[in-house]
Amino acid sequence: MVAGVAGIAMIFSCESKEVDNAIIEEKPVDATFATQTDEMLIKLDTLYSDFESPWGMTWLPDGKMLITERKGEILIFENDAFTGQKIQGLPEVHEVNQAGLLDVAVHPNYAENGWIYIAYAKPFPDNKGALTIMRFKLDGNSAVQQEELITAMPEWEGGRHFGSRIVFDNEGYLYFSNGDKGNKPENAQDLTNAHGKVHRIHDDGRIPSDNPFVDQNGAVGSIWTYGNRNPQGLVYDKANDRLWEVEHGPQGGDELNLIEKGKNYGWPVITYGINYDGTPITDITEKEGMEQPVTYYVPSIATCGMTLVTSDKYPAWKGDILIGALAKMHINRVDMEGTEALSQEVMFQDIGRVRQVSESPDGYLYAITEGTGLLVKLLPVN
Ligand SMILES: [Ca+2]
Repeated sequence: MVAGVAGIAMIFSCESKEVDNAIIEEKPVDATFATQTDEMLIKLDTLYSDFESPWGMTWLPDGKMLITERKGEILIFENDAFTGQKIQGLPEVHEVNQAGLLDVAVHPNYAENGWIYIAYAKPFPDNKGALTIMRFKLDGNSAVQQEELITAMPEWEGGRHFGSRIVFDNEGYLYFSNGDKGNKPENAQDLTNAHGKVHRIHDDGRIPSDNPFVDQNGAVGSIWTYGNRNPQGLVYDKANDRLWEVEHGPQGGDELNLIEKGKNYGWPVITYGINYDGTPITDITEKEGMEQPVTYYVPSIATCGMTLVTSDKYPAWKGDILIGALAKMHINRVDMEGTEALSQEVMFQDIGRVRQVSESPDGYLYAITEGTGLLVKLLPVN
């Protein structure tokens, strides 16, 4: 259930820190940052500082950590340190603007099958690219048995609004997000293309027979939801079987959405944002048959990646959603009560353009940033 009216009433001002659990102190500590909330003191441990455009991160069962660089590399970390090793033999990527090598994820049964998944912009002629989901296995550090599972068509010129994140649910379905491609927002309302959508496939790329539009003439069968502008964040809540998404809005109107089968999230028919030149995109913010965001940001913080805090290591944050802010350069904590967003907190201001926040299998939170090029670990001090 989407928290409709309650969500609408909450226009978060990202300028304000006057929210509950307010930050009491926020200052650099030993060239890093710390945040003090009512209940917790968190110190940022900088593990690496030489990234250009990191995008996604995940962990293997042996404790190794993989982090993507948008230019087409995956760096291998172990024991919170860069090993100096990168995965070899990855596909060529269409690296333009926001496109390139994006997310990385491991199969829920990785220990048995060894599949690693990536989302990347596959090059096409004439400076075009198309978001593609590939899986491969590791032989040493080499990516072998590469299988292209699905390509989000049609291919598109340039590199705007490619999403993308990959998550798996409890039943092993793979969801991935794809943006509207920027210069044609109407894509998001058109079920005959793959853009401006969240998609659902089997782990081997097949289209599930119970997807919402498989029987609709001309519709792309992998579509799970539509009307999504540029979803750069997805996270799956295993305990409650919920899929959450954040999408980067225009000027104002970044959204946190609860993603449910077959629903229309409204872009570009309804939005709380305006065009970057100040002109209105649409007169309406709501419409019958279109979902309201659980919350939204005016002005935009430029939402990117996200995670859900399930770990006991951060008791004050358990159940909350953390969102990386690019333009506003912080980690945004949304205090959640079930599916309702109660408030937000700006944390680690000026840490950099935060591309992704993730929770490791052993329950620690990590973030990667652009500009400052960091990998940081959030360490509870007490
Ligand atoms: Ca929307």
